[in-house]
Amino acid sequence: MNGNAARPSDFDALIGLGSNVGDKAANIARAVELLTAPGDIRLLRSSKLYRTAPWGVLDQDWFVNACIAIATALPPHELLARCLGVEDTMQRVRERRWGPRVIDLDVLVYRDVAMNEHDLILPHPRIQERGFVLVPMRDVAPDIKIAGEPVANWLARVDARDVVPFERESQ
Ligand code: PH2
Ligand code: MG
Ligand code: MG
Repeated sequence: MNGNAARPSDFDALIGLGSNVGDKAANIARAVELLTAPGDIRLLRSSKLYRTAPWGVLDQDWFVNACIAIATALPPHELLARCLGVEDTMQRVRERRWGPRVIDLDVLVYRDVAMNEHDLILPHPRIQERGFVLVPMRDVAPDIKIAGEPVANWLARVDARDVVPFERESQ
């Protein structure tokens, strides 16, 4: 496995991360630490951190978003359970759909798996609509295709002007 290669096949999954409560950047870093600590999920690449405008529910604080490429032998539902476990460990409170959260980890892509189950849809169904997902995803998997089209094509169709590199100094 070559950690620098950007071939779609060099990772097992892509995880999207988001936070808009507390120390957002620190929350993302902690989530990656917690996810990889047990040793059966290995970090291959991390995107830059992005400062993003809230999507869906607009009357909430801005987010920090990121994406990681991982290697793991865990099957999709076990990976999802790990992601939800990290959210629990970080005391995420679920109040409002698309509302404020200390941390959110979404399984965006798992190999070439397509599934539609009540608790897990793969690839994640809203990747194409969300600049805050597409921009970080391009950092770690520029060659990936979503629904048969390269991430760059989807990006050209969304307004990603409100997805900008996060600068700690400006906070
Ligand atoms: N997550 C949501 C809803 N809206 N907006 C941004 N900018 N970033 C997110 O991660 C986000 C969101 C639900 O998962
Ligand atoms: Mg989400
Ligand atoms: Mg989620």
